[in-house]
Amino acid sequence: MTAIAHPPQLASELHPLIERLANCILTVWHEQLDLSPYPLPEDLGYVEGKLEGERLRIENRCYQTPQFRKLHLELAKVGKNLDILHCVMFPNLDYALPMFGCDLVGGRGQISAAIVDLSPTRGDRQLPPDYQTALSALPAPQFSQVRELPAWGDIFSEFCLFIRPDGPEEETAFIERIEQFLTIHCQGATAAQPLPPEQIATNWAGQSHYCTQQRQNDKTRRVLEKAFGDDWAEFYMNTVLFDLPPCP
Ligand code: BLA
Repeated sequence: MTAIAHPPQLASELHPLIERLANCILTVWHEQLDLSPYPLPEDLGYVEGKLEGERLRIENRCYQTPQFRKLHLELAKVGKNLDILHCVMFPNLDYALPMFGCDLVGGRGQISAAIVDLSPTRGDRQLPPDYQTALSALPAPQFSQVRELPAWGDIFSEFCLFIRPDGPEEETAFIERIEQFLTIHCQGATAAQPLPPEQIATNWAGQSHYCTQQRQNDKTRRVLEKAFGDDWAEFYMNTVLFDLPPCP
């Protein structure tokens, strides 16, 4: 795997699996997509907050491509003990592509939550046929500690993987699976044709439902509220983590 020219600054201070995954995501993006810069609202590239005790530092990396409105990689460090990687690839509204999302949460040497999915946005809740074929052909995942999804997680596909990785082999297997998902997604996106205008509103509705469900993640919200306050947390979840332009 090639080295990233400008690795995120925070990466080296985070759990090694987060640093590895950040490099993996950026490498696949650089190798397989035609990236341009994506300006974040109010220059939120780096944010620091401290309300109740612990310092929260956030570093954002964003791009856009012909098929993706926003590729978002976020690294965060809360005090000494909580490290987070968050990544979402938002397709342009005129491409009926699924949502790639992943979240890695850990600290004190242990990742507690590792989740990755390619989530459908179609009305019938199905992934596009080429994605179904490619994902079904991957080796079946083998992880010892599979975690249960929260109620808002009904947006995720049958291929969603939500685990607590147990040991270095499972950590590596998780990264490999993400790399496979990303490769399938970049190939699917490159091959995709834009939607006819009359289907864009339905596609918007699918992405809107995804964002609405994700905004209900109280664990994410609480971390942001404690460092930045309720209003800022609401603003950040709606305009940076899970934003969506109005229906065209
Ligand atoms: C869980 N997310 C969590 C947890 C924390 C955060 C602290 C609990 C960890 C645990 O249960 O072990 C915090 N995640 C954050 C913060 C950010 C973040 C602060 O991304 C950003 C600043 N979350 C996502 C995406 C997915 C996702 C894209 O952002 C999936 C594609 C999933 N995170 C997700 C899920 C849980 C989680 C499903 C478990 C929630 C639960 O068990 O209730």
